[in-house]
Amino acid sequence: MLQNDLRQFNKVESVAIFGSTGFIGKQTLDVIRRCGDINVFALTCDTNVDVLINQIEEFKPKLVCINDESKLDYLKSQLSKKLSPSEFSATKILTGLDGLIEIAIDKNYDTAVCAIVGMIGLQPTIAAISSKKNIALANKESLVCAGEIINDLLIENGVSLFPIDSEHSAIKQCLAGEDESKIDKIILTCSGGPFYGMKREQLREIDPVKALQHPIWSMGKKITIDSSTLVNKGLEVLEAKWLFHKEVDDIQVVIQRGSIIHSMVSFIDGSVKAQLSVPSMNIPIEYALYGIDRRDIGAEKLDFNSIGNISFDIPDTNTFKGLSLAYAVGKKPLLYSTIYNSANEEAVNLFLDGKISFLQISDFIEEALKDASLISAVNERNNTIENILLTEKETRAFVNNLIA
Ligand code: MN3
Repeated sequence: MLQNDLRQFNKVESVAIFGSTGFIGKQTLDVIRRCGDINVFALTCDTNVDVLINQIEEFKPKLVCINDESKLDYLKSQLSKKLSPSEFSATKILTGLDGLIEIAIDKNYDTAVCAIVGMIGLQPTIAAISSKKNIALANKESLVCAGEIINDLLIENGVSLFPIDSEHSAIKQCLAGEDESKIDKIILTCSGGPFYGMKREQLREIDPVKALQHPIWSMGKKITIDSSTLVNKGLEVLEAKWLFHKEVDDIQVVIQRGSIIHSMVSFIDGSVKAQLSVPSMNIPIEYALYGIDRRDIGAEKLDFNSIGNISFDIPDTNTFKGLSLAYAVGKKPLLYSTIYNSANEEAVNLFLDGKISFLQISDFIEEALKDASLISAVNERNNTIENILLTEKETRAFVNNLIA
């Protein structure tokens, strides 16, 4: 795919939002509410039933899915009170992964916003692409673990994928009208996270409360921890590799404290394009939905009189080794990315539960990537969704065994 695809921008008419009660899901509904010309066909959430009920009341989706089946009766009883009888009977309520898949393959909408956090978002994303939906993707884990499969499916089904990640949206914006074969380097910017400048010694005492305070972005717990370990940037390098068809050595990470420059592309003639804005996830969401048909979404404008200096730094990958591990993984067969991602997900859970220290998160990823039985298993497997899910399961078990 040489020419950067400018499908782009078949107008989005109707969306299903997977993970509508999370940070990105809520912001997506903010953008849709403000622009007022996209229909919300389906909403799904994990367990946050009260937020979901308010969203259903406002947007009147035809399909709804709650992953947590124990909340089903409560959801139904509340909706029967809040919706009119005809609205209530027009709302189909589903549960669990089967419900997510049923929504993914429904024919009555054109774009799936995939904002579920973690590996659990993979199967609905694959199902939606396979039934010819365009994808607005916030779930970076699906590209990291299944990028090669997803790219093939996108071509096979003639649909497009738009990233909802500020860096990748920035790159996409820099590439509008450009030829991907003329890229010299992709430059992913990184805020450095809350522990920028600290050394391993200083990171020993970090607890979940400290790690959950991100200097720029207010986001969900998992991505906030990932930002503090720089594993998030590692995942983004792998995400960029598949989105922009590059080798990881052509993707450079640069620290820009303050997150004003969201990423850059350098071309073979020496020209560099950057995308800047006040940090706000609403812009990547708007760009994923509308592309070059840009909308006024009420975003704060950059004031160049008050920015002052913009400076750059190189990431400290000895301290934050989650980032260097991602580069190593990016040169190996695809299933190694599943080990990296799943080990991280499991280690982050253990850290948030107070069971391991901050530094053990990246130590555990490293251990998993060195484990002889995981390595021999992935070396024998080909790239299929089944093998990704199997590798995920084995990696999670391996990580949990490390503290047993
Ligand atoms: Mn990002």
